[in-house]
Amino acid sequence: MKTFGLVGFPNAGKSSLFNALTNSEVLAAPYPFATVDAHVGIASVPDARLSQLAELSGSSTRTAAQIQFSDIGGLVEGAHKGEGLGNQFLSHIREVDAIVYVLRAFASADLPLEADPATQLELLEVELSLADYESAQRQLEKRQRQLKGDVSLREEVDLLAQTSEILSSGTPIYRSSLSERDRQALANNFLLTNKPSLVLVNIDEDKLENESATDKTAIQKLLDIPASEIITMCVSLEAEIALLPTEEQAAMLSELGLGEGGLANFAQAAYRLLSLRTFFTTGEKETRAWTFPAGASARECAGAIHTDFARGFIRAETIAFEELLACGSWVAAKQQGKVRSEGKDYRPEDGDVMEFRFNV
Ligand SMILES: Nc1nc2c(ncn2[C@@H]2O[C@H](COP(=O)(O)OP(=O)(O)OP(=O)(O)O)[C@@H](O)[C@H]2O)c(=O)[nH]1
Ligand SMILES: [Mg+2]
Repeated sequence: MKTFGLVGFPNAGKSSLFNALTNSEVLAAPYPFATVDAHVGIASVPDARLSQLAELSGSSTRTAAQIQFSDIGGLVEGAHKGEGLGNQFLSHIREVDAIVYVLRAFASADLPLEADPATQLELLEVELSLADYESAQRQLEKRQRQLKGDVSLREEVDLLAQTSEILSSGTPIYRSSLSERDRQALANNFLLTNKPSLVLVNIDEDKLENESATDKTAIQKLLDIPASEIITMCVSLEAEIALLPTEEQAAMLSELGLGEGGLANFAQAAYRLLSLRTFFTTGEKETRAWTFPAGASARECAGAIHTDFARGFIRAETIAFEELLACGSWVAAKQQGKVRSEGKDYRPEDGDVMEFRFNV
C-alpha cells in the first residue's frame, strides 16, 4: 500500500488531518511538537462508483480502496542540521512514497501565525533540499573514489554532481529541470525531494463560504506552483463532518457547498499524484475497489487480490463501470455480450469491473 507523509510546521494541523482521514485519535493540540513519534494509519479513498455497484449487485458489504498516511512531527528551520528532532522526522519522511506539505493559513486565538503559507512552503522545501544535498554530497564523494577503479561510474558521478548543485541552492529535485530518466536513475538514492509532492493549505472556515474558488486562485498565485498540486481545505471543519453519521455527512457537505468534501478531494488527489487506478469486483457478498498502478496488466491486477489469481490466471471477464451500470446487472451485461474476455496482458482501465477465472 502506498504511504503519504504529512510534513509541515508545528501546529499546521497535520495530526487533525490524520485523525479525520484515518479515524484515529492522535493528540492534536495548540502547542508545537504535540507529535513526536510518527503514526501510520489507513484511509479509505471515497468513490461514488462503489455504492452504485454495491446497489446493483445487492452486496452485503462494500470495501473502498485504501492508502496509508504517516503523521510526522512538525519541522522547524534548521531541521536538516538536526534542529527540533529534525533528524528523526526526516528519517520518517525518507520512508514514504509521497510528500504532502500541510501549510497553515488559518488564524487561531491560541496560536500566532508565524509565517504565511508561501513562506512555510519555501522554508520546508529548503530544509528537505539541504538534507538531500548532504546525502547527495556523501554519495558523490563515495562514487568519485570508486570511479578511479571503475570508469563505468562516470555517468552516475556526473548525475550526482548535477543533483548536488541543484540541491545546494535549496531547490527540490521535483522542481528542478532534471529529466524523468535522471529522476528514475536517482530513485535508489533515497532523496526526499525526488518523491512526488502535493500541497494542502489549511484555511479558515469563513474563507470557504462562496469563495473557495477565488481563495484557491489567490493561494495558487501566492505559492507559485501548478493548481493541480494544491488542495485547500478547512481541516477542523472537515474533521467535525467526518465524525457525523455517514448518512448525515453528504447532507452537511452539500449544505456547505463542499461537494464530495475536502477529505474525499484530498484522498483522490493523492491517488492521482501516484498514478493509482481502481478496478472493481462485485457480487452478492461484496463490492470492492482495488488499487493498481496505471499501466499494470490484468494478471498483476489479479495478483492484488490473491497470488493464486495471478499464478493460475486464465482470463478476466471485464466490463467498464458505466456500461455495467447501463445494463443494470452482470447477468444482463453477459446476455447482451457486453462482458469481454481479456487475457493476462490486457491493461485494465480505471473503473473496469472484473471477474477473474483462474486455475490452481
Ligand atoms: N481554527 C482552526 N484550528 C485548527 C485547524 N486545524 C487544526 N487546528 C488546531 O490547531 C492546533 C494544532 O493542530 P495539530 O493537528 O495538533 O497540528 P500538528 O501539525 O499536528 O502539530 P505538531 O504535531 O505540533 O507538529 C490544534 O489545536 C487544532 O485543533 C483549522 O482548520 N482551523
Ligand atoms: Mg501533530
